Amino acid sequence: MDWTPLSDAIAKNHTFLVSSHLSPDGDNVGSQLAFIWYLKSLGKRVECYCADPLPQKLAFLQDSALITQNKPSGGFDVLVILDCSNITRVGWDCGEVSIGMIVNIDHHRDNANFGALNYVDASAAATGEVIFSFFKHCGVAVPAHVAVDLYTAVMTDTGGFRFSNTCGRVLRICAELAELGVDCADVYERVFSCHTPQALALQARVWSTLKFHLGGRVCSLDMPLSLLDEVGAKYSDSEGMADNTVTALGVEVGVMTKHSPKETHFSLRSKGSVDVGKLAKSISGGGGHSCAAGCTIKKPYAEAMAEMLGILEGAL
Ligand SMILES: [Mn+2]
Repeated sequence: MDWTPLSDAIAKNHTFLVSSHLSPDGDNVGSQLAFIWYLKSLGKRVECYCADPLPQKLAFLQDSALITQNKPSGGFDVLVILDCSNITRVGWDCGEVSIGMIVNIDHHRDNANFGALNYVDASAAATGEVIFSFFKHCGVAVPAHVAVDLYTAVMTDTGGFRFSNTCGRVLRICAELAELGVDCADVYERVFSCHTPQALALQARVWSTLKFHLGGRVCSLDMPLSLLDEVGAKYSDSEGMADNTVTALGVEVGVMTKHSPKETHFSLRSKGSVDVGKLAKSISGGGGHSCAAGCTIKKPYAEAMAEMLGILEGAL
């Protein structure tokens, strides 16, 4: 990757707006905080706008309050968009803010290359990994709290080093970050062992919808959105549950649905034989990685699920 245009753009410009996708996750937040820190360390004026609030479990990251839901008003030399395969994923209209250029840093292979500069490494496990490569190229001395940001990014996008994107390179990067001062057990506990009682109640109800389909090769969980109010849980409490759908023996594709009376959102997981990213993309508004993707079918649950099972039957 040729980092010179990025280094030049940073050197030449003074005001930066950093943003990332809706429903912030660990890679989103860790990447934004690391990049904000870097720009500030160079004396740049930096603002950060994320359309959705951070999940509480990521508030432990140092300077997490810098990521605000205050829509910026003034103009910026550079808009840095992190971890977004397309510009609409930021969830706000970038055209409303005067921007000199857009820098796009990501690891989604379906990235639309919407920036003036595009740093998209589909082989990276997380956007945090791409940023760490840039920091290493620049010889940046990464302080411990920024190492925690980047470690959190990689740890969450690998599902705690369980997904197929976990490899020697990723573990070596994390070893480097750990040696910079990350308390790995502490980060794991804060991110993965932080359920509220309401979140566990939600999980119990969602688990009770467990079904197997297509001869046991597909497993599904279902969450009617009305369940959130019933148990007093938040939407973000359902995060990560989709990963449970591929934990059973014999299952090749996992499906977690979240539905309103009118539409059904699918989180798809694969053990590798089916590329759910391609499959999701073939359904309008969908996309993602080969082993984890999402899409929405604008139909009620029963109808949408029947359609999805038909699609999966063809793919398996
Ligand atoms: Mn990511």
